[in-house]
Amino acid sequence: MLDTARIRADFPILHQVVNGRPLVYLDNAATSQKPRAVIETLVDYYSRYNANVHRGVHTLGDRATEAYEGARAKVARFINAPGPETIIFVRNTTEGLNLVAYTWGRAHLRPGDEIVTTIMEHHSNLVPWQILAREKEAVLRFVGLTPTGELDMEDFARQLTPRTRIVAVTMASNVLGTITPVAEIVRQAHAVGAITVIDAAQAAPHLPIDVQALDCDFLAFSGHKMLGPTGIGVLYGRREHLERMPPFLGGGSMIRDVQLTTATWNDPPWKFEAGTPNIADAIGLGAAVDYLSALGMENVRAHEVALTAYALAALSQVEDLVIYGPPDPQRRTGVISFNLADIHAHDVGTILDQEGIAIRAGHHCCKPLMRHLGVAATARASFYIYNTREEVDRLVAALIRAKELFGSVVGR
Ligand code: C6P
Repeated sequence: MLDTARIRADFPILHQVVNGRPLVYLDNAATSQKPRAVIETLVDYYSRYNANVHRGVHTLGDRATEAYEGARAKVARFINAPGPETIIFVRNTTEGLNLVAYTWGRAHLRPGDEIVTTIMEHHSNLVPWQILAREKEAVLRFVGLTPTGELDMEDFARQLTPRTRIVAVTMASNVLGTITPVAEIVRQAHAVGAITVIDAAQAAPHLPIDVQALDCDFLAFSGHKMLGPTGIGVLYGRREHLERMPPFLGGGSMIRDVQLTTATWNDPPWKFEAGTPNIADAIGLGAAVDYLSALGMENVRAHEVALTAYALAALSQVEDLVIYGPPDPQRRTGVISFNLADIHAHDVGTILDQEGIAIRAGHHCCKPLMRHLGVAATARASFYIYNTREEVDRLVAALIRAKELFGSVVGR
């Protein structure tokens, strides 16, 4: 298990008073806070060896290149990728998923081909496929959910056909916390000849990931949700796809040779990293991966399961609180969406903020899922390695007060 007191000491931002109360940061699914080790890595890069990479005739350039490529190797080990060449640095999950749609998708899809996804996807794992389907006259098919908010695997089997070319699924929902059975999804997708694209934005920060065991074709995640800086993300791709796929953006670094009217491509991963990359933040992500690896992802997961179990039990004591997603903490991440009586989720968020508690409220970029749940918005508390039971208690107490406050306003 994690030593939260020691971990909290590494996060300068957590030690502050917001609106007169000690900050309780429960908006980790939106973005996590950053440990001193990551912040100092960025300062160190800019203070000691800021230089462009892969251009190398000087010492600073060599140091920057070594650190940038070193970060790639760390990320590869973190998800047990077969090698660093399968790790493409992108801006975020959104860019990683779009990269697959614009390259593999455009090169392979034919009219009438099918893309299978689910009704709980973040817009990042939905809109790129909508754009691709429109362009290629492909068909989108959607897997539904069980009553407890898990992926309906019987429906999944029904949606797969010999025309399925792409299966694009989240590994963990940012609204329901649902963890999907990715290895089984991949197995069934491959059996019909489809490739698999896994949105791991809410999984990579919280669960151990082994892309070779999952056997997925592509997997994307964002650095900023896993202690790293904003502006850096990762797309893992199976080597044979990366070798055959056309490039995404054209420009410097991604070429082998250029003539006036033609060009040939660099090897993966650089083929997909046109222009000066986000050097500092990639190195910062490397530091974040070091931090998480030192904690151990099994321990990160165990902490979150325990805290989520505690929170689900405590929240169930709040009258008129509706909680969405699987009730079993083993089958979900530490993302808890809820609505309190008929109080708008934004009002809940504002009241909690007045007590120094940061949560998120809204549609969470999952409008189709909101429609499925029959709500316009939810409030959402999401945990990470530094959150404690005391913070959950503060959340619960603040929700009870919010209910009383609104009850008395409505009653007046
Ligand atoms: N979800 C949330 O508060 P980016 O913005 O590219 O780093 O990540 C996009 C994304 C993709 N998939 C899932 C499952 C996600 O949760 C997110 C980001 C944030 O829920 C911001 S909307």
